Amino acid sequence: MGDEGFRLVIGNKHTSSWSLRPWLAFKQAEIPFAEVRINLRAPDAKEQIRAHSPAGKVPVLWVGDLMIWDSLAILEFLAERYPEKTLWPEHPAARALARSASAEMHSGFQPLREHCPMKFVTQDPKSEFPEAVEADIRRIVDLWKDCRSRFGADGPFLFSQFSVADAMYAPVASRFRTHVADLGAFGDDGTAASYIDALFALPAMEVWAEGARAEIAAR
Ligand SMILES: N[C@@H](CCC(=O)N[C@@H](CS)C(=O)NCC(=O)O)C(=O)O
Repeated sequence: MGDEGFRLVIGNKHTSSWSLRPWLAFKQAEIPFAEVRINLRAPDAKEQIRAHSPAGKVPVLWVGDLMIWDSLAILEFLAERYPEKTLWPEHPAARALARSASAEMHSGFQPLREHCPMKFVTQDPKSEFPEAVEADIRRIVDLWKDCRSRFGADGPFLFSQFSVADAMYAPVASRFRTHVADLGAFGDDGTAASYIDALFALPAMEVWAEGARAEIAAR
């Protein structure tokens, strides 16, 4: 399929964790799209976002006059529109697990999200975490280990090949890289650390990082 005129509205690359998810999936699936970036630090950011979506949040995907205004909904749309890209794992059990993991991320881990904001190109290791954040970190480490041990033998990602689940957890990998110096303290046997390395080795992640650095330089 060629250029379908997709317009993906995103926030700041340094901090907008939800924006990274569909952006990374577009890049990994090599689907052409135009990027519309809104500086969420601008005083009129809210009005700018509302000009694209009454929900007042990014990311938003425009496909002609169709608006899709939520990161997971955009990922689902791409998976459905491009079945040949296998953005969900093909094996039904793997797909069910990938969907569960993605939904858990989408609706959960509030303590981690509040305490460890995404700062894509900054190091800010914390010496201690509130109990609820520790529980989130442990849960995610266990979840990643489970996905990798059951379905990750044929590649470096949660379900071997890059999937929606990796797009959903890429911002978490960034939060861990910024804030958590030693994942071993949270039960990691090296699986989570290697998984984070694999995500950050993607050329698209470096493109996102360059954008984040440019934003910081422009402040
Ligand atoms: N459920 C939405 C949440 C998106 C969201 O919270 N986006 C943040 C940026 S990361 C936002 O738009 N913040 C701007 C605001 O609330 O004014 C999704 O997953 O797309």
